[in-house]
Amino acid sequence: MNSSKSSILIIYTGGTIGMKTDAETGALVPFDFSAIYDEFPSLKRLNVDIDVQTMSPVIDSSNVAPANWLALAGIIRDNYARYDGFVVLHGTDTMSYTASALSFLFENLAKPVVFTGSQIPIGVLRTDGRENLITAIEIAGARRGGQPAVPEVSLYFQNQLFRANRTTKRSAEALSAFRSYNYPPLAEVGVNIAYNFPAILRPDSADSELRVAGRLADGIVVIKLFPGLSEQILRSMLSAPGLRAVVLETFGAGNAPTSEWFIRVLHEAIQRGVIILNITQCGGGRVSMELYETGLRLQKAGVLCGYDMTTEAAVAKLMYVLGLGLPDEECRALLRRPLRGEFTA
Ligand code: ASN
Repeated sequence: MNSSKSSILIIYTGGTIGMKTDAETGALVPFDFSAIYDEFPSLKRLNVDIDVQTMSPVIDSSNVAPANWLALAGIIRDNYARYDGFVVLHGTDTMSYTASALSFLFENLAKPVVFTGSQIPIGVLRTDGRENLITAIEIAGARRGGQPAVPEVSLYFQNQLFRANRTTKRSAEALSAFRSYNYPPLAEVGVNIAYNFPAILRPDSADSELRVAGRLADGIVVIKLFPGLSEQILRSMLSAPGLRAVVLETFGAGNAPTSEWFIRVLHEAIQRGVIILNITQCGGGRVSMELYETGLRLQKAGVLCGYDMTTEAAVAKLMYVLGLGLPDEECRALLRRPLRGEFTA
């Protein structure tokens, strides 16, 4: 490979981006990314060398499971020394979950891992996939002062680059399918790519080695509060065998009913060792449990504050932290602080 060029590994996992129309039948069939230069000769004009690895089988991202996250992390770990950056092509439906999970699995990441996909198949004339792909490659290969410009797990979609663990899929229809409600974009793409360097994570020390976690815990559930949730149902959910942690999507700034039974059921679960993490069901904004009596009561019951974390990041962080096999208090300490820029306290 030409050493002045960045070398990029594209990992294709599936999703809409990988579809093109068969010239004979008109049906959507998988696109062969290994022939990427034949399909997009203009890629040769980017200052990058590209290799492609296709995961087997390629899947719609609704079928993604934590085992796929570990496999994907393993591919990046095994190829980490050989490439300057990675582009992961993924279905949009669960992209924020996968990308959040990878952000936690990698400790001391010093190279770009850019997720992207599309809402319209890449082989359809009006696709959004072509621009998403080409710009994601450019970002993965970008350098600043000889170092990777964006050395973190990010998500590029429709002219915006986000910290992956701050994103959420906000539209099943719009081409700007993702939002990062609580953290500014890492880059805005117009005629030029305008990086927001102060917002981009830097590795703690350039020579600390990449560490990739090998386990994700199960036993996690998301419970979204709504007026009318009954004691019986909540109690049975919190008594489910194997339950280890709950992402509790509360109202507004972290509020929940103050009824005696509600607080008691949560408190009993916490006493049995279940971790309860409070995040808001609002798209934007944060939990601040000291603001109202309703939040304060949760705090007193032992509920942890999730600040402005997304559901996707909260689920992935719990799987990662509980998967480390640490004592309970150490897990709680890791949940109280941001590990990969996933919340602002
Ligand atoms: N169902 C597809 C997926 O997530 C949606 C997409 O990629 N636009 O795999």
